[in-house]
Amino acid sequence: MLTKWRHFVGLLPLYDMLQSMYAIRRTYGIQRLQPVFRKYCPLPSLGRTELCRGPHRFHTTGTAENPDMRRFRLYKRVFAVSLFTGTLTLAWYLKKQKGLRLKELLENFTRLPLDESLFGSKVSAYRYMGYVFPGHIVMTGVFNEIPKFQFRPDDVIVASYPKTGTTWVQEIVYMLTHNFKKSDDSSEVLETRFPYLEYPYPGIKSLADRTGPRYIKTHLPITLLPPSFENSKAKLIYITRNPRDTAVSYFHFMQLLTQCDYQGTLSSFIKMFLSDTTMYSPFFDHVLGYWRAREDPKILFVTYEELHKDPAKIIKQIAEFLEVEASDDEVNHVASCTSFASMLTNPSVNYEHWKDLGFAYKDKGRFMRIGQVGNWQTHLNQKEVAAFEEWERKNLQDSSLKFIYTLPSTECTDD
Ligand code: PAP
Repeated sequence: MLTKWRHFVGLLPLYDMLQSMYAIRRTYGIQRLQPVFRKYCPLPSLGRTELCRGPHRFHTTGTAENPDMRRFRLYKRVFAVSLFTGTLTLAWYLKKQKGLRLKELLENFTRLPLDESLFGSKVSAYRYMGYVFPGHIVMTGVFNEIPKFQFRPDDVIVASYPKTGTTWVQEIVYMLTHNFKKSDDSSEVLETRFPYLEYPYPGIKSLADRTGPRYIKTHLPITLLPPSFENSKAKLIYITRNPRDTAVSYFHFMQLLTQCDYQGTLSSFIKMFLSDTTMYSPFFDHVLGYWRAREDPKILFVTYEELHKDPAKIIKQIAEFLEVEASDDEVNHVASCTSFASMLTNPSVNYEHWKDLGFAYKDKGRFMRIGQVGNWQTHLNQKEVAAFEEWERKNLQDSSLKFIYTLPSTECTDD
């Protein structure tokens, strides 16, 4: 609709151009333009005497005006006024429609007051059903589509709070379900093979239309999953990570993305994270929602730290959950192909192509940043660690979930 409106406004210069052409014709008697004028700008026939030189629009010959000419001028004015009024009315109507659509779309959303000085580009966030979502996702209207999405028995979903190891599990699942074949630069990129449910690209509708088994990534909390999940036979793997490493990874990611262009310090980001205002927060509601549902046979709950500690063990667990028969050799092969070092250099999973597409800055790090457990130790100061401890204690006091913050073998190298 908006595009059509733009096209309509685009007629104004066309009208202006026709007028100018007419003026040129009057001034210089260019006969070649006559067929065009006859069609688009009907003009009473002018005698040679009425052709004159000089500035076009306001030029008068000084002779008494021909009645045909006067009529023509009148038509021209009526046309110009109608065009102008029509354009204004259309613009007003479209604006009103857009306002109504937005009002309807955002009925249950609350815009969050983000500190705009922290972002280099325009970022907006909305709270919906207790969770924070990016404006560019909300505005697509995807939250009206999610409830209609139908899961199928052969769907595999990888769900997570951002930056907790989603990509890692996605690639493990993909290898396990595709004959243990390692993806390489001839493979499609991960976001095409394993689309992101709520993201505008490729979009929930195109995902719904896909045939065959679907591999779906989502950052939606369990309470906002399409309701069809409940009674489907689709399988969902949820991965989580300790909140300190998650927050540090998230901070770097926000700096990397051109769409966010985060300009603030790590400390400001940590404040946002701990106050549950980063996208897809609250972190603990997200994690604990899936943690409580872990007994559901359709759900497998894994952690980044366990996957780090013993990749083969967790990969085997994932294979069993997906009912994929995998020998020890095959499991070890998957573990080696999905190690951080291997994925870092694999263009089909390392998201380096985002840099060429303009989604990520070329000089602000990389998606596959460091891939460690305990990297928070080199980034957070004592005060921040204390704030995390207090926050974690408060949120986990009634839960049996325990996070792993360091691994004995973890070498905390800086990035
Ligand atoms: P997303 O939410 O944008 O999909 P996600 O894949 O969940 O991101 O998390 C990215 C983190 O997982 C990165 O962590 P870092 O910033 O601390 O380095 C990324 O490096 C890490 N990661 C991805 N693949 C692996 C892997 N194979 N081994 C270890 N860590 C990995």
